[in-house]
Amino acid sequence: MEVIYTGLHQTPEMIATAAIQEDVDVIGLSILSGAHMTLIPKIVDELRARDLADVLVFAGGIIPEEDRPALAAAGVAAVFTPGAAFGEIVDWLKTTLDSHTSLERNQE
Ligand code: B12
Repeated sequence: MEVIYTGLHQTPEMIATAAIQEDVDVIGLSILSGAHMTLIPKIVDELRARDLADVLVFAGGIIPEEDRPALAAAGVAAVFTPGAAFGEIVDWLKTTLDSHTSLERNQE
């Protein structure tokens, strides 16, 4: 896999634009600031607006358990919080990429 790190302080628009330019299969969002309920749905909206609903979106960071259902409903395929083992994350990604859960399918 090729991994492109976009750096800190990206806006939802910048992330969606980078996803188009780099023709990505997956977007991994790391968010520790507590703004996940505001920013992640905006990122998903920006992807849909650019016809990128088939891109797999997953996230990690300081994300409370009670926020997960809303993120799942928004189209986030998985959330990994502190303590998640890197092997667990990699295994999930490989398995999921094989069956490819898209934003569109999550909405059905
Ligand atoms: C280091 C640190 C910082 C550094 C960050 C340096 C850097 N560039 O990364 C600095 C000093 C910049 C910082 C700033 C701030 N911080 Co700070 N910080 C931390 C600290 C001590 C460690 C975070 C860390 O790196 N952990 C190590 C990594 C490996 O763990 P992790 O990030 O949790 O990642 C794991 C999972 O979450 C998951 N994961 C994470 N991202 C992703 C992404 C994907 C795609 C996947 C699959 C998985 C995944 O996998 C990892 C392995 O298990 C935490 C406390 C803590 N113990 O977590 C506070 C903490 C995150 N910070 C906090 C706060 C409040 C802030 C500030 C808002 C402070 C301020 N008022 O300015 C700012 C926000 C900056 C911002 N815009 O996000 C709070 C957040 C509280 C909340 N969200 O409810 C915390 C929890 C401290 C606390 N208990 O209050 N912080």
